[in-house]
Amino acid sequence: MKNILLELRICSMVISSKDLSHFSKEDVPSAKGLTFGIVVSEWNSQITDNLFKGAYDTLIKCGVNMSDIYKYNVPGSFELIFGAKIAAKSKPNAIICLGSVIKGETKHFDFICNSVAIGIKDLNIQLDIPVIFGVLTDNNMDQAINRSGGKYGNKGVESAITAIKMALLNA
Ligand code: DLZ
Repeated sequence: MKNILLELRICSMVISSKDLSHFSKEDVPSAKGLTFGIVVSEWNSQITDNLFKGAYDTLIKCGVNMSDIYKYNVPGSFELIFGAKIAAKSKPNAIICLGSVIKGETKHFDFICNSVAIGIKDLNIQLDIPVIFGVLTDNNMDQAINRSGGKYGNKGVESAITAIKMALLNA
């Protein structure tokens, strides 16, 4: 019965709001007592700092204790995968990976984006912990700014809500 009610609450939230950046606290189930690892890439830190702030503030707003959120810094988005493996050692209820990859003149962008997406997908298969893909993959800095607290919301906020929903589904 508890699971059915939880599913109903999650489903109604998904239907009523596709843009998870603008959520109402009442629509998100309480995440009190859950633990989270947040892995943050330092590359494009002016963007990833805002992603982290969005994710952290959202978890707190949804009832998570400050002491139940663990932050891990990694040099670049490529390292998010190994960072998530380190975060998994503490057995949190969910892991959020935050990064910002911005297209340059070479193919590096494609290699990093593909590797991180596949790496995080693989972790979701291997681990019994949901690992959330909170990585912006933009053509330029403006697009990244718009999605990290700008006019198109904040992917950090969306990642935190996704993490809560997956953690509760797995509890
Ligand atoms: C090397 C590199 C480049 C060119 N661009 C980005 C980027 O836009 N975003 C990002 O998160 N990381 C970038 N990196 C660093 C790689 O993710 C990685 O840290 C290095 O290739 C070392 O493994």
